[in-house]
Amino acid sequence: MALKFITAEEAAMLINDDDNVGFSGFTHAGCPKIVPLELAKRAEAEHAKGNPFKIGMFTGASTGDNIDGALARAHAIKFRTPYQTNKDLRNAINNEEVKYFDLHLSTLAQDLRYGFYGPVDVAIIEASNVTEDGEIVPTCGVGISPTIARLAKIVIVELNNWHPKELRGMHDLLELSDPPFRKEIPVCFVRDRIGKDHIKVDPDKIVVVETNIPNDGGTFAPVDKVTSKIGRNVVKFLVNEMSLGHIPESFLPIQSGVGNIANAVLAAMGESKEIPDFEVYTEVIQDAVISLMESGRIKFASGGTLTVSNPCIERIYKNLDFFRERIIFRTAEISNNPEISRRLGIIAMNTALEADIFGNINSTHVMGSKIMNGIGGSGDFARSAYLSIFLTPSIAKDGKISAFVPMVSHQDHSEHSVKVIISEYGIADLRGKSPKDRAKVIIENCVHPEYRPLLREYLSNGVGGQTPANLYNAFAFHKAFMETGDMRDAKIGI
Ligand code: 0RQ
Repeated sequence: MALKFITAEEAAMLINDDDNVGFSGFTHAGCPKIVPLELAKRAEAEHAKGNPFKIGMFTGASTGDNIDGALARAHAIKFRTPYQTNKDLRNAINNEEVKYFDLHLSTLAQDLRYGFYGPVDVAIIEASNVTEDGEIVPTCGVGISPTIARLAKIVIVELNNWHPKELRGMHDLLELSDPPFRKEIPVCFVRDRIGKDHIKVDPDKIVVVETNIPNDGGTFAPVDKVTSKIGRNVVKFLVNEMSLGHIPESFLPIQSGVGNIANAVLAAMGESKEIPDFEVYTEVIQDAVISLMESGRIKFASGGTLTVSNPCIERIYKNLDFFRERIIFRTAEISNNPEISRRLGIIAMNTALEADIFGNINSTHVMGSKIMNGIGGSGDFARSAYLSIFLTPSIAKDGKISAFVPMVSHQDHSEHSVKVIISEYGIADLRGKSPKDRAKVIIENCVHPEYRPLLREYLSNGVGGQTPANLYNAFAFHKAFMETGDMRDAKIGI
């Protein structure tokens, strides 16, 4: 049966007010680009007529501005999960216009199958190829695509000819069975393949919109003095762990978060003479991974997405035969799966927004109430990793904010999942230490010198007990920031 080609405007008309829509991709990579824009226009037109028009949104992770930005600006979002980074959407969430629930990224596909969040009415999937018998080949980001494509009544495929059809073969796609029928996931090595190279759905429910639109691939802030010091500290820590025999000589797979800190860490690892060539089992494959692959330092990368700049992706597409042998794209439920992470012995490195002196991590909320992005994959990996490392610059906003506080204002990762914290000042190895000893090593090794006296004072004012927190002034830093705009004004000894 021939595929049904329609326009983006026609595709947007297939989506109704109150529908739940699933979007392909993970970060901007792999996301549909034109139908969501038409959907935003449609919502605005309906609103102008006085009609309601809002959709529920399921995505792999963050998306491009054409999705989160356009739909937020059109006031077209009923709810949103599991992760976002778009400024307009973030504002709409924090203004309480959009209901947002934050999830571990590995769990959304199964939660949708379990039916926790209602139906998936429509799936919009960016594809590099689609066949008449319903085989869909994603582009360079997968997310929850196989699940939403199967569950949805309508699958709108954005066939984006900007991506080469030869991407077929680079994906490893499989949906897990649900309990009580789930079995072990047989990924025992980073490069193991366990699924298909395409998503198969009933072709009757597919409509195709043809496009030719480049990725939304911006670059992260360049590596600077602080982030490169963090990178060097990570290398120092890992090399010492190797010398102690904690990390095997063949090394262990790396998961690194997204952004300039991750780029700095990978660059420092690449430059290290002591760290052997290594593999990556992660969610986001970013520019630094590609450069290190070209230089031979990274042997293989399994990830959910290619979140790279456009010049970088063009390099990859020109040399696809080289990268085909070295990259696998997986769904978020496999790239971030705790079972696999625990089995492979992943070294997980994620960025904290703030940490407390006892080792608890806030990855998501500013001053306890305003969402930044979401937990993303950090929790999927932190809890299940062989070694879970959190990285952060010691201060933010020119020193007005200390990343290290007496008590985190929101908790995403508890002390139990955090083995090591690293800032530009040094390394706090928290393993085998009591809360009080953890506090000492964090204060002396990681905290910015300007904040050390305040935190020492806080610790010495503790009320004793297993964790010497002092609830009378646990939020003294945050209180000072809200009152004077500077945490250095915190009053501790009261
Ligand atoms: O503000 O944007 O105004 O300059 O927060 O901070 O230092 O640029 O770091 O971009 O890597 O973001 C935790 C948010 C860090 C991110 C977080 C301000 C700071 C700056 C950004 P500006 P940086 P990053 C893989 C794993 C959770 C998900 C995760 C994140 C802005 O890494 O979302 O780990 N992580 N996923 O000035 C107030 C503080 C602050 C602060 C920094 N304590 N209070 N503002 N800032 N510390 C990815 C996926 O899962 C897809």
